Amino acid sequence: MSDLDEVITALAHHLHAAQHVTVLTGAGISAESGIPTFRDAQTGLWSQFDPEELASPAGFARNPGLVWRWYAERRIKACAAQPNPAHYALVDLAKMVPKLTLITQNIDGLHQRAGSQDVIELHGSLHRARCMADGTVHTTWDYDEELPQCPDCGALLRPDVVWFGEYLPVAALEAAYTATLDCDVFFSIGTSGVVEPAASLPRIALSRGATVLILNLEQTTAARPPLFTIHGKAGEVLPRLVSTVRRLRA
Ligand code: BV8
Repeated sequence: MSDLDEVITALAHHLHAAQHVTVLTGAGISAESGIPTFRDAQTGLWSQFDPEELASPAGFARNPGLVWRWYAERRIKACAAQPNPAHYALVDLAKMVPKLTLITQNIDGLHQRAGSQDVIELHGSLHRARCMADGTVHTTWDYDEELPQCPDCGALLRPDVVWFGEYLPVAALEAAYTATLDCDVFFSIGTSGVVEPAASLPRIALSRGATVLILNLEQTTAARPPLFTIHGKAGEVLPRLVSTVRRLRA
């Protein structure tokens, strides 16, 4: 049995016994849907910009048209993308355990399109815009407008995402902490673990005695329970894990 088989089997038993599974995802879970990860080298026009510069209040204040063009392109790419087997594996897993809480750093909406419910969006969504004057949130706006305006008051709209240096939505962050503190299994999938406060969630889960899986392209396969790491593609590993849990339940 390979290391990976052993880790998957061990994890499947933990999932089979789990009362509450909490999952944190990052850009890596959408990579196999063709959406570049947040730190993939920016391509084309965007290769000359630092994403952390564009995704900031200062960047938007400096050049709102440029930032809106970046988000418009990412929104179009997200709409054209399809959820991949990793997104669907989490939908299946949610049906196999008493409770699953899904927390995402992603703004592409692919978890919801795959069928996941009650997704906690820590960093907002490409599919919403917010009025700069009164904070009202809109799910449609004039997509052809370089500087979209609020349909209610005409003020400038901004993407309804959390930029660097901005506070996360309080309700979302509180729900994420509650689910992290309560769970007995915590998955961190496809995130470089760089951006705070999301990056602290796996450590908090581990400190509370949860079994933790870090699934990423950059880690190596190792099992030092209760921390498991798998080096692999989410779209390949998660479906294998879920089918192993399904066999245990049969
Ligand atoms: C805040 C929306 C309070 C916009 C994003 C300590 C405490 C608190 C704050 C800080 C702190 N230290 C520093 C800070 C400030 C900052 C921060 O964390 N900076 C970092 C860069 C050090 N944090 C903040 O500003 C946050 N606000 O804390 O408020 C505050 C306020 C003022 C002053 C101080 C504190 C707000 C952060 C939110 C920023 N917005 N997104 C947008 O998307 O345009 S974050 C952005 O990065 C994306 O959401 C992305 O999801 C997120 C994290 O990146 P990842 O998802 O991990 O993506 P990445 O590309 O990095 O990695 C992908 C991984 O997938 C890779 O490891 C790759 O190997 C792997 N992978 C690839 N393919 C696959 C795969 N894995 C599996 N399968 C595959 N097929």
